[in-house]
Amino acid sequence: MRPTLDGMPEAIAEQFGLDATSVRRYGGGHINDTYLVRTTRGSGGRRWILQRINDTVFTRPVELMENVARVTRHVRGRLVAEGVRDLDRRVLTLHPTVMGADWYVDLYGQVWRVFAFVPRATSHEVITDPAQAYQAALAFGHFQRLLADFEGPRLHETIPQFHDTPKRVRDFAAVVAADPVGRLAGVRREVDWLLGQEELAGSMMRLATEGVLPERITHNDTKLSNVLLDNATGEAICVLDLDTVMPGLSLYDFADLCRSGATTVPEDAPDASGVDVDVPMFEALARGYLEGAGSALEPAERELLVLAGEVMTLEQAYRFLGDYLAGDTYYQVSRDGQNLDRARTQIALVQALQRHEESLNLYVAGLAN
Ligand code: ADP
Ligand code: GN1
Ligand code: MG
Repeated sequence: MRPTLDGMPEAIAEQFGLDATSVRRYGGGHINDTYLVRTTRGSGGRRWILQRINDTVFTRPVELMENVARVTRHVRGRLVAEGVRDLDRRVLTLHPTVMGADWYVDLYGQVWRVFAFVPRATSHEVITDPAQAYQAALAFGHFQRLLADFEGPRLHETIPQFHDTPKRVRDFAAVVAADPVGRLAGVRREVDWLLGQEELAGSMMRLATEGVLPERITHNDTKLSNVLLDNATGEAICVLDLDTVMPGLSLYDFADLCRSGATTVPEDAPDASGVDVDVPMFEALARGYLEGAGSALEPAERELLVLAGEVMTLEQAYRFLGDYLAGDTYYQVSRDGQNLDRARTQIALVQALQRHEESLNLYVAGLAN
């Protein structure tokens, strides 16, 4: 990513017709540069989310924006049909540039966009209350249902093979072999364990190839912080971070909820020894997701939640440890060793999910029928 020049976000805000009174960094996302823009329009002032798309991660940001524009319009249309009120808080709304475009390309070729800020709601980095987890999962399940009748040309793959876990294993093996910044010696144990998980890593893709799991339009980044919960009611009102909405497997959307929510410690906890499955959280997530998706899913997609959770968590471990070995080039880090800590919690969570597998599967079977 290119560095942000002083005053640049302010200048870009003007391209969207925003006369900013303040612009500051915002949110805890790992990928894009996100700013909160305040303007004086209206008596109480207004807020906007300005984002620069990370073009190292998303190499075709214009295609990404084409997807986001189509998806937000489709979801809005479906919500109108369902008679949902309060539309501007229920779906992300792109705010156009002064030229009437959905995004702005700056002199460096970087792509920027503005969403209306969704007020009176919060995205939580950590959720420990099963009632909130249920709400978040309900929203992502509902999102899946709203996209079930998405028509027109296939969406662009904004990151090709994003959840192709065997490819993640190959990429991981390559960075292990290269050891570009000399960090391998310190993580041999984790690397050896991960390289021994190829069978599990390939299981979901195998089911997709065999036709057991259908291709759908999925969110693909359903971690709990990518949904806004209403501050007053706790209800999940708006799904965020639509950059990876593209063809995928519905199970992965449940799986990333499980990975990010059904755990007893934060993703980057420095001590992975406390990691376990938070069973009430898992149950709330499974209930919420299946209820939200309703009839949009086939039996296999409702039954394999636990396996999917294991595979997604494993995939994330390859990705985090791979990025640690690469020298922290993908995920934003705020301290040394953060990607390694993230990888260790994921490894511990895969192992914990495996320990709890039987009872979690029983719970899911009870829901699926
Ligand atoms: P990243 O891809 O870097 O994770 P996100 O699109 O998830 O970026 O945005 C980062 C954070 O900004 C979110 O977790 C949320 O807190 C906040 N955010 C994003 N869009 C909005 C919005 N329209 N209204 C309010 N907050 C938002
Ligand atoms: C990234 O964008 P954000 O922070 O919501 C990543 C996800 C990972 C997640 C791990 C485009 O999500 O795939 O699961 O970090 N997004 C992308 O926290 O790579
Ligand atoms: Mg995010």
